[in-house]
Amino acid sequence: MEESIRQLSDQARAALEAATTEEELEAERRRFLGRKGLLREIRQGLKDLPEEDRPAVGKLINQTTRQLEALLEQRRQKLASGKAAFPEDRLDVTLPGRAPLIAGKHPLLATMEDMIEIFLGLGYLVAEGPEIEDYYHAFEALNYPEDHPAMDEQMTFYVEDDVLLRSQTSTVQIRVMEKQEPPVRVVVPGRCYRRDTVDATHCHTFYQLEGLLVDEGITFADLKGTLQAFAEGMFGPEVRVRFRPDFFPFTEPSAEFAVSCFICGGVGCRVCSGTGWLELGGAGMVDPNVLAGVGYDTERYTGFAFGVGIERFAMLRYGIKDIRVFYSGDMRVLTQF
Ligand code: 2NL
Repeated sequence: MEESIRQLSDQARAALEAATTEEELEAERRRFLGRKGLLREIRQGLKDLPEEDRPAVGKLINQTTRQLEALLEQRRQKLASGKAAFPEDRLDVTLPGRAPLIAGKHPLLATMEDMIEIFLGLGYLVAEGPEIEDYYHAFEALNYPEDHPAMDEQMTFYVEDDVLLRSQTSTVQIRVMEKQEPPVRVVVPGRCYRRDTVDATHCHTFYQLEGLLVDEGITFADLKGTLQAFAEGMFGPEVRVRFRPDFFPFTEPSAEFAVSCFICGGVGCRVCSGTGWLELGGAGMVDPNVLAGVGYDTERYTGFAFGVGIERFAMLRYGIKDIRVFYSGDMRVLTQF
């Protein structure tokens, strides 16, 4: 008899533990502890035992009943609080943690910040402005002639006749000059848009950093020294800077500038296509028409400006062959930096 009580107890324990809903638990309660339950059945067998055995067995039945009732109550509370309702939700505190995915700074942002850092050291401020512009700030204030191809719909995204996506950040320098008198010393990093066909080196959306300095007595020599300091900051003290004549509507004279290849030191290699030079951007003395347009005294003030593409720098620096990699959103790219 004692053996069958113990067996029943083990069976009841297992059943109570296995119940995963309050309904299942109630069914098990009725089966084992209910008025017509299995424990009651055993208790009724007491009267068939010899008189002297009854107290001990009765005690065991009472003890078992109390233990099972306690377990029942415990399981009831657990199920009510929802903890074991879904076995897969049980918390195993011994499992190893999941490492969060750590990506570095986007290579374009890292490059942009390094550029800005150098100009902050030279006393420049950072200015930002709208990516959606009006015709005046995008072209007219920058001395574009009326029939310049850059204004063509084929090259610029128009929102409306007079509203367009900026194709360079110069619009922001114009806005800075409208607000203040010289001296002006700003760099403008930012996103620009052109109707380029996308390929390995072109994208309709790209980043530029332009700089502008206007003050009394500024000459082309200041421009050369500034871009030399910029190049040294980016590529180290050995780098040389080269200027060659170019044309931009907003500067006169204008130049393209290149740096000696940081891979081969100027001897010629695959990265610089054997030329020893890497072309990085354009620059020049701000056309007096531009200064006059914002109300500056062109007899008193002169200035220089320059612009570089941030993708080009970043591609050279990290050995990236295709510009589209920057905008892919592919985590395999980002986790490398
Ligand atoms: C390039 C050339 C350049 C400028 C940008 C500028 C801005 C104002 C007035 C005069 Cl408000 N110039 N910006 C000047 C020369 C060149 O960028 O190749 N960029 C990637």
